[in-house]
Amino acid sequence: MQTDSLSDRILKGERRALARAITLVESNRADHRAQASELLAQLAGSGRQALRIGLSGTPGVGKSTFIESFGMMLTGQGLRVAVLAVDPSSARSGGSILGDKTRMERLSREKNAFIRPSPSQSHLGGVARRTREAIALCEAAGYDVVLIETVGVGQSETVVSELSDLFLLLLAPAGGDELQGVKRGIMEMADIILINKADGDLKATATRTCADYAGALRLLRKRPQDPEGFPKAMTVSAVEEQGLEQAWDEMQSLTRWRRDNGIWEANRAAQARYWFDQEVRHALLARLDTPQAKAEMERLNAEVSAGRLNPASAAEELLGTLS
Ligand SMILES: Nc1nc2c(ncn2[C@@H]2O[C@H](COP(=O)(O)OP(=O)(O)OP(=O)(O)O)[C@@H](O)[C@H]2O)c(=O)[nH]1
Ligand SMILES: [Mg+2]
Repeated sequence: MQTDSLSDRILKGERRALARAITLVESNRADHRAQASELLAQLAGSGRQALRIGLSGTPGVGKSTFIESFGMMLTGQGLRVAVLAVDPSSARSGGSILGDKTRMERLSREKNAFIRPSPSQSHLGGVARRTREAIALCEAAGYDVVLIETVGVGQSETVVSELSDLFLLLLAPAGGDELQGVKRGIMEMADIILINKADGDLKATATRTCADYAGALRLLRKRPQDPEGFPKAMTVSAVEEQGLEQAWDEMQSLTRWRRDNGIWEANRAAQARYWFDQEVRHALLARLDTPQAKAEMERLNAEVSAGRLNPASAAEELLGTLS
């Protein structure tokens, strides 16, 4: 594959070229990895930046419906929108990709939209790298907004929040006063909490739920990356397309404030350091995954269990054999 012409076509914003490039970064084949690196290096100088919006929420909360409505609103304003998904392997059956295609039917027909369903999965480390590279490709292709969706099952939110400029948490209206068991750590990542399905019979409940979360957010420790009034909770209806413009206004004003105050840049720099650190860790662990390393580990294990070698010396010896 000619990466030169592929990069030219991506820079021109060709969706088919972008799709092919993402397939390339998703591949585990060594020759594909090499081509992917070359391509990313060629595109690195494009200087284009998108607003990266992470979106998380439990199954059925309305993520796909929201992305469709929200994405349609953005393309209606002349913006180009890319949608990527991050899914830990265990969380879903293959069926929902099909479901997503039907749910994002309008958006998938928009010429200014690009939708990439999640690939078949391996470990989260691999998913994170592929998503990071897919984001870089979408930015080079000139997308204004990249939406990164994940189903809320713990670890994947961390990945998405470390890849995003803004993190949205989508919640459903809840009866009673329980806070839906949303983990504190996940609430702390959110810049905006959107209570979806604020329509019909659910509207009053949604309004109450929103007030509950607004209260809960006020109790969290103030974060340096927020202006007055953030993080905030709002109601939306993805189906009736209500509240989407207000939500977009809030996202833009938060983004503007962060840009003006140097927080946007600092955040991206911190994310780059975070991913560097993660890559180093993964690469080191991968070195333990070879037959030689495993055999050495087994041998040293026997020494340690017999008490002939202490664990720290054994570890040092093992690490000494890796290079
Ligand atoms: N009343 C109402 N229903 C909604 C709204 N948004 C989504 N739904 C419904 O909720 C159900 C789930 O919506 P999806 O968009 O598929 O939810 P999801 O979060 O993408 O679900 P997964 O992909 O399974 O994680 C569908 O039946 C939608 O029609 C809304 O704003 N109001
Ligand atoms: Mg969905």
